[in-house]
Amino acid sequence: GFDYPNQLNAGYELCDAMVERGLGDHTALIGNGRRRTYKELVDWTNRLAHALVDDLGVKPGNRVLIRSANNPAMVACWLAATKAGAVVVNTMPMLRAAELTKIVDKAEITHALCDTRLMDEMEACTKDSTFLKVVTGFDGTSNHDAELDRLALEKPVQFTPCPTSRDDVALLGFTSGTTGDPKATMHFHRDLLIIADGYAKEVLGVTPEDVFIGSPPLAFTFGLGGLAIFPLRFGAAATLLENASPPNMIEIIEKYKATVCFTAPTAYRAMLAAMAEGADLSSLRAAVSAGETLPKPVYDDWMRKTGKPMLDGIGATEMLHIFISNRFDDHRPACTGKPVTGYEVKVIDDTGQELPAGEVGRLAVRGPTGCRYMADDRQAGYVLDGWNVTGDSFMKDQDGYLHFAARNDDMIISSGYNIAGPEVEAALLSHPDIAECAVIGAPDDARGSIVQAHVVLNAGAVPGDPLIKALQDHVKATIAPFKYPRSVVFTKALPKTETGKIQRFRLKESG
Ligand code: 3SK
Repeated sequence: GFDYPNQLNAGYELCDAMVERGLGDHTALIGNGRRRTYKELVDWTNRLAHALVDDLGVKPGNRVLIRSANNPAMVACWLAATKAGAVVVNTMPMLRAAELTKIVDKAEITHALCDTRLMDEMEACTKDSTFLKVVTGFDGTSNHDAELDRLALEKPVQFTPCPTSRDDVALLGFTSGTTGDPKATMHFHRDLLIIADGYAKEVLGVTPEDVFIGSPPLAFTFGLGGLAIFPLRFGAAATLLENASPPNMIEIIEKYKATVCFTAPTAYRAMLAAMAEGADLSSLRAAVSAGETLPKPVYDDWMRKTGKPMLDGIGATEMLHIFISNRFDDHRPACTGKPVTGYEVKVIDDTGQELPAGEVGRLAVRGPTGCRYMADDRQAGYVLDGWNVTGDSFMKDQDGYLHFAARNDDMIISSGYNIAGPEVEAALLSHPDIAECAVIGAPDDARGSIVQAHVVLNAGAVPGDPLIKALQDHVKATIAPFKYPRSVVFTKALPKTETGKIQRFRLKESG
């Protein structure tokens, strides 16, 4: 098991502890064109923690939302709020006011820290909120030119971290599920360390010499682990990229000699396509792929071009991070590998009975980092005797290796982003020309799936390219732009059951 003292503050353990280990002069963060050492990170986060507590009135247990793209300032705000004993909710920069409001209400957010470049949608949330009263801007470009930075600059560099216990909640991870109705899962201070002391140590063998890079948002626990917690737990360097396009990632890997990359298969595929003759990725010793299933051709191509394996894994926001993974000395294509130490997995049928090897069923997982939904009804429905029943179907073979089969729900996974079809439908339905619609995931070579909307128009509306563009713009303006339907199909009627339920599977079949 994982043994931590009763009093434990993950914010402290992920930076101050490195200075105590003699790694104060090691690079902790790379981003915005500069490097910061662990010593600098400690001073920065301590000043910020003072500002949060002394000026903004953050109390232990307060829920603090952070809104930012991946940059060093976001990491510093998250660590500072954790040191102050707050419960952090990291959010993606693309979220719009309506989506932020749902999170603010569900998590009872009292304070928000927002990159000043993303302030508009954040401020729109405070108007009617019963909880959120304090929104403070920080400078995501690291020029320390915003309110929070100015408050912090006046503060001492010593801060006594809040004496949280290992079982105090440190982080709420939101998972959007199939309905677009976000659900919060709770993670303790100890969980933040377990994913590093388990997966990152066992599977990746992280050392202070490692340099991490990748694209998933820090707001997605895949990104928070892979791009912040794992490097910071072992005195390694975290490279934070606001623009993690595949060509940019290749350039930055070459520039900083990155050793570990975290991203989704679609990004690896694009990196392979963008890799110019002579591109030098020889520094990379680990390419971790998760977030969607890894196609064999991507695994094979990567191996051929870099000479190194790609480590496929599966995780969940509910469990905080990866719980099944391939290993450097044991990896195979089209296979997700074996459970990470500390986790048990089983493949079950609809009644919850474990299925024999070779049969496909629902994947259930149990382990030290979850699953704890904030809503009791959700916990009762999806967590049975400590086992979290995931939305994926898997097969366990005779040798204990797990193989992905399918997703059980209507979730669309496009370029590694989870998009709930019903949420896009709701956005489309708010357009005056739409009478009815159904949104599905359509197969796409580059993105895995794309959002495809089947729409029935109101009388008088004219189908055609100008309307498609107008509908796409409307969705982009209503919810996070990446959720917009890349494909729009006009139809006279949607397939329905006798009771009027739309049969999305028939649209998928006919696609
Ligand atoms: O596999 C995933 O989708 C995942 C989700 C949350 C955290 C980590 C991972 C890999």
